Amino acid sequence: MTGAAGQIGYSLLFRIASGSMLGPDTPVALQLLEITPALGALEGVKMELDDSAFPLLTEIVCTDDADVAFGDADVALLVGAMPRKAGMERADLLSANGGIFKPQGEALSRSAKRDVKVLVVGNPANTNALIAQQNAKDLDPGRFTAMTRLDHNRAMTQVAQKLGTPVTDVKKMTIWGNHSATQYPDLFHCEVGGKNAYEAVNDHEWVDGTFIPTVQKRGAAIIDARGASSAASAASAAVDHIRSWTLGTPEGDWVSMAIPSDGSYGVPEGIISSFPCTCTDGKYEIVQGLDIDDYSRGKIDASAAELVGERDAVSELGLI
Ligand code: NAX
Repeated sequence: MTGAAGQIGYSLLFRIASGSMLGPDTPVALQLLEITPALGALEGVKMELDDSAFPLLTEIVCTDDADVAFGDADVALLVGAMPRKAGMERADLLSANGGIFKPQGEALSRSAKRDVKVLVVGNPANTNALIAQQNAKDLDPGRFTAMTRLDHNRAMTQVAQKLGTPVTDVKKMTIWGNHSATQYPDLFHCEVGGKNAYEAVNDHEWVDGTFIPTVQKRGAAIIDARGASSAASAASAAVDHIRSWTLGTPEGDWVSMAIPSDGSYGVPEGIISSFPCTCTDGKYEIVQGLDIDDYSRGKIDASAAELVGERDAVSELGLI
């Protein structure tokens, strides 16, 4: 895990060590990467992990060397990133993150297991994943994914609360596109208690004017309320993403994962965009054959266009 001394790391590490991510029978060795000035804080986190005496936790390595952190890694959680600061232009943000994700992609390529599962959480997550992927010349590009599971989980709860049902009744939620304000949470293929969610809600104004913007802007709402960005819910979503990928999705349901597009649903090939996915035997697959109406088409295209713009910008910067 990168960014292991940060606030997401502080939640995520304890969930992983407890077995929530890989199951109760899988031992865990944690290899934690931080920038040199944060190694002291990271040591404190290690002390707390030690003090938890997790039965599954076999080893904790703290390092500022990416090749050590990614050495023989089965799972790589890329959480550390450069946040947008006041006055920063998009190109500055992409360039600063390129300085992190380019060398990390190269180190993954040199040091990780060939079938490593990479999840990029650090924002802009989809394009950071693309930068890492494009610089990992000896790894299968399909190993690189980005996180939209938090958006997926947010959308599930919004619709469950609207309909007054438990969140376990919500199946087949889909987030399309970028983990940004252009993402498209899609209720047209979602089911609640076995019924189509859009029809169960039966209120287009709510879907268009409340549901979609609430999910899109939830990150900002958390910052307003908490004075800090979402951390525990983001950690929980990262656990869910890797658990689904590793242990599979249940029959009759799917999850949202940002993965390299193969051109499905008209999303330009190569960008790392969120799709409905099922997972079996450690492999993900895009759910095919969903009908996309004009309303959804416009929203999927808008988010894909934003990702193409980000890809072109990092390409111009020589990062991919
Ligand atoms: P923090 O600032 O608390 O922690 C980030 C940590 O990364 C810091 O400890 C920092 O020292 C470390 N770091 C920076 N550069 C590094 C490098 N080159 N190698 C290793 N470590 C490095 O941020 P936190 O709240 O934990 O959020 C981490 C990232 O997740 C941010 O980019 C944030 O925007 C992103 N998020 C993504 C979400 C998603 O759904 N995809 C949701 C939550 C979150 O906003």
